[in-house]
Order: sequence, then structure tokens, then C-alpha cells
Amino acid sequence: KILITGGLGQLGRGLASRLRARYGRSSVILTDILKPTAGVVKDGPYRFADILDFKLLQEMIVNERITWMFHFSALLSAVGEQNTALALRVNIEGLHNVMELAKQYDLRLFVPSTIGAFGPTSPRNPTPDLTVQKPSTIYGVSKVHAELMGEYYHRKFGLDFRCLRLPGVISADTAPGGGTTDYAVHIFHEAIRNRAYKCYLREDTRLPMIYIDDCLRAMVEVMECDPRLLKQRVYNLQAISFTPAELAKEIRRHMSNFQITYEPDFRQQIADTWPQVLDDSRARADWGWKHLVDTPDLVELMLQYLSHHYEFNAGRQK
Ligand code: VAH
Repeated sequence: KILITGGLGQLGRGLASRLRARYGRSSVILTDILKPTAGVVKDGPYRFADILDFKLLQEMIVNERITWMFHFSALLSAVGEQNTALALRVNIEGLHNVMELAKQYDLRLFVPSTIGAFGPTSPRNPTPDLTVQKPSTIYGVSKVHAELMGEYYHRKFGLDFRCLRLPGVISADTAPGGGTTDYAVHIFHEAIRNRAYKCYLREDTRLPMIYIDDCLRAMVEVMECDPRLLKQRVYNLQAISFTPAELAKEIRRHMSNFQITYEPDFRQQIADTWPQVLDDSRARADWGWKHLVDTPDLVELMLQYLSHHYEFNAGRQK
């Protein structure tokens, strides 16, 4: 049985639906501190769980006989900078709870890391798996901590810790939760609603990105793969990389009157310290990682999904 924390963020519902298709509806328990929508409840088991509450998590792991855990609860880069104290609690104390429980109950544990785990002194294009990691955000610091803790628990206690450094994730049916890469989702909503977008990053800011389907498949693949294939516990994951200007150009191929303007804010300073392209050759060699969705496909998928979505909602309001 599988437990997902932070399940109502950008990744949880999609992952749950993939895992439920493979292992059965009741084999996946989605948890979060939010009130679920009717749709979430209909999809399968959902429970309240605060990752700062060790006993509650412990009880759930025991009672539900959990064997795998995906730990998604975290404050992302932009919101983390606005609330360092809360980021410390959620991203570091929360992780300690999860890691300790995974060790005690012998769980296979997935924790996502991020391009944000690198910093201004890391090589940016390409960024290897093994290099300088001195991030400048609390989010990045907490993710380096998570990577190191996972590797330590693996060495010392044999914890089956698996971790991918994810690019910015682009999804149509769920919203990102306050990161620096969120523009690459917002731009599609604004393109459809207003034919215009004001971007908070400079036009030439190149960042690694990934379409949600590729991202979810990567997480399932790395969790399901034979442990003997994993030569390391933390892998870079690369799919595509683009700048806001390049993305806008691709959108204009479908919508010739789309306008983009630029007004960089504090997120620009964060993006300037992050990789432009990750070197993920080890993930590709060790467990066969391969992305399927390139930028043109992604733009088409996003525009198609969201135009139906907004048309449908407009239709319902009439
Ligand atoms: C953020 N989307 O922008 C997250 C992420 C790829 C970076 O971890 O904070």
C-alpha cells in the first residue's frame, strides 16, 4: 500500500491515478491538510495528515500497512522565501518525521528534489549529478538536506530512498504551488483567457522543464525499478529547456496574436542561480529514463486541454 503526502499539490492526484490504475484504487492513500473536493473523494481514499504530526503519520502507516511512500509536502522556492520559518518546519522537520518512519517501518521512500538544489556556483549548462550544491533559497537548502539525509539513511540503515531532481513541472489539470517555474503554467491560462501574459522572468531565462506525464512516469519507473539498477540514490532528470521568449514563440504558432511582456521580480534572482540544462545521462543509462514530450508537443497539449476546460466552464455559466 502506498501513502502520498502533500497529495493535493501539483503532483499528487495524477500520481495517485497512475498508481491506482496499476495497483488498485484502495492501494493508494492520498493525504494532505486541505479539504478535498468531491472529485478527490470520488477518485479514492483521502485522509487528513499533517507531516509535522509524527504520531498521526505513524498510526496511518501501521493501520494501513503502508509499504511505499511518496513525500510531496514542501514549500516551493518562491513561497519559501516569503516564509522561511514555515519552510524550515515543513521542508526539514517534516522530512525528518517521514525519514524516521520510513526507516522504522522499512518503507520504500520517494522524495522529489529539484533544480533548485543547485546554486550560483554550480555549473549551469549542463549541470552534472555530482557537483557543487550551494543553493541560495531555503527551499534549495532544504532539498540538499533531504538528498543528504536520504543517502545517509540508505548507507547507515539500508533505507530504500529514491530521489529525482525534477525540472519545473508543467501541468494543465493541477496548479503549481508557488515556485519560480510557475510562469510556464500561468502563461497558458493567460494565453487562452486574455491572449496576453506579463512574465515575471526575463525573456532569456532558460530553465529545465518537464511535462507532467513524463514526470509522473519517471517517478513510477524509478520506484518500480530493480534496486540493483540504481547506482546512486539521487538522479538528475532532464526533459526540455526553454526561455519565456522561446515558449511565447511556440504559443504564437497556434495563436498568432499572443502578446508577452516582461516585468522581472524577486523570482528572477532565484532563476538566475539555477541550472539551464541538467545532465541526466546517468538516469538514462542506469534505469532507462527517456522523456517523450518535447516543447512543441507540450504547447499543443496544454493549449488543447485548457481551451476545452475554459470553453466548458463558460458553457456551464450560461
Ligand atoms: C520551483 N517548481 O519553482 C519548483 C521547482 C523546478 C523548480 O522545484 O520552486
